[in-house]
Amino acid sequence: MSNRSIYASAALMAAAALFAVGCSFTTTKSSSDSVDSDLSGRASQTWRSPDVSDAWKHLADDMARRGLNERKLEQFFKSSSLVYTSGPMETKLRELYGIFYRSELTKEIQEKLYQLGYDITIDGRAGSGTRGVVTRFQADNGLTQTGDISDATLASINKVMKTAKTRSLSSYSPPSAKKPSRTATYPQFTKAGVLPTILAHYRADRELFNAMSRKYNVPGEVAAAIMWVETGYGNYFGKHLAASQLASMAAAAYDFDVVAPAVSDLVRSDGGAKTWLKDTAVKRGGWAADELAALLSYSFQNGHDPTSFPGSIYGAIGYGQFMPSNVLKYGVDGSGDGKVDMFNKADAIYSIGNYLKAHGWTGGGMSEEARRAVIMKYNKSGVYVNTVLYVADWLAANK
Ligand SMILES: [Ca+2]
Repeated sequence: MSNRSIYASAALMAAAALFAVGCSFTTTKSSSDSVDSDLSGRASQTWRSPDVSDAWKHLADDMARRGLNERKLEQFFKSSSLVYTSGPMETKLRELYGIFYRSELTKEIQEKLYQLGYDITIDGRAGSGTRGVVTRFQADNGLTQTGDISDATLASINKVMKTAKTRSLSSYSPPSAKKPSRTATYPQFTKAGVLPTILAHYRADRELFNAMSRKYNVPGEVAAAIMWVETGYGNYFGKHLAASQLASMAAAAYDFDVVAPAVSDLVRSDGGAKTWLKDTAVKRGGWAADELAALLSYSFQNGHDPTSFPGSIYGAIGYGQFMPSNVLKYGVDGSGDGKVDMFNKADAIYSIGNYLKAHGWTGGGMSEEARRAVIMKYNKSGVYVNTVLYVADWLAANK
C-alpha cells in the first residue's frame, strides 16, 4: 500500500487512546504492573494492559488491503470510540475450550476408563459423574484422589492400561438419546403477560409487515417474532460497540498476547492448551476480521459512522441482530431512502423477509418441518425456533 504509514500511525493513535481510557484488564486488578510471563494464572496475578498497537496496525493494514476507502479507514482507526477489549475473544475461547479442547480430553479419559471396566457414560462432558469415576480409578490405583480431568489423569490411566486387562470399546452402548423438545420456549418472550406488547408493536407497524409480506412472501408475524426475540422489538440493541468487539477479536488473530492474560487460567496446568487456544484465536480472529470488513463496507456504502452501532458481544446489529456479513448479503432498503439501515424499522423488516426468503421460506402452505428448517438458518437453536414460531403463530391467531 502506498500509504500504509498513515494507517500505522492511525493505529498507534488508537492504541494510545486505548491506554488513555484504560482497558478492562486494569479495572479489576491491583495497581501492580508485574507481567504474568509464565501464564500461571493465579488469582492474585496482575498484569499490564497488553500492548495492542502491533495487532491494531496489522488489522488496519488488512482492512486497507481489502480495498476499503482509505480516508474513511483512517478516520475509523483514529476514532476514540474504538477501544480494545479482551471480552469477545476471551468468551469465545472459554466456550470453545469447554466444548472441543477439554471435551476431547474428557472423552478420551471416559473411553479408557470404560475399557478398564468402569461404568461410565462416554459423552465428552466433564460432569460430576465422570469426575466421580476418575476419583474411584485414582483410589483403586493408590493415587491422590483429585477427580481432575487433566493430562496428568490421562497419563496415569495410560500407565495403568499398559498392564491391565481391558474390554473393547465396541461393547459400549450409549444411554438412549432424548429427543429435543418441540415445545420448550424462552418464557420471557412467550408468557401471557408480555405477548400483548409484541402484538401492539405488530399492529402499529402492520402496514410495513404487509408490504414486506407482499414482496417476500414471508408472513409479517414471523418477522415480528424474530425482532421480538432478538431485541425486544428494538428495546435493547446490545450493550457493546459492534466495531470495538469485532476489531478487538480480530486483533487477537495477529497477536495472541493481547488476549493471553485473560485466559491464563486455562493454560495453567496444561501446556498443550496454549497452542490450541492460539490456533483457535487465529481462526476466530480471522472470522472477526471478515465481519469487521463487512461492517466497514456497510457503513461506508450507506453513510453510517461505523463506530456508532451498539451490538451484541460478537457484533450483531440492528432490530434483527444481523451479523455484518449478512447485512451486506441480505440487508435491503425498505424505507425507500436509498440507504440500508439495520436500525431503521422498515429496513430491518424487509431485510429479515429477504433473509428468510433466501433461506427457503416459500410462503403459505409450508410444513412445520420446513418452517422450522428456515428459522433454524436464522439461529441454530431448537428453543429459539420454538419461541419464534410460537410467537408468530400467536400473533397470527390474535392479530
Ligand atoms: Ca432505508
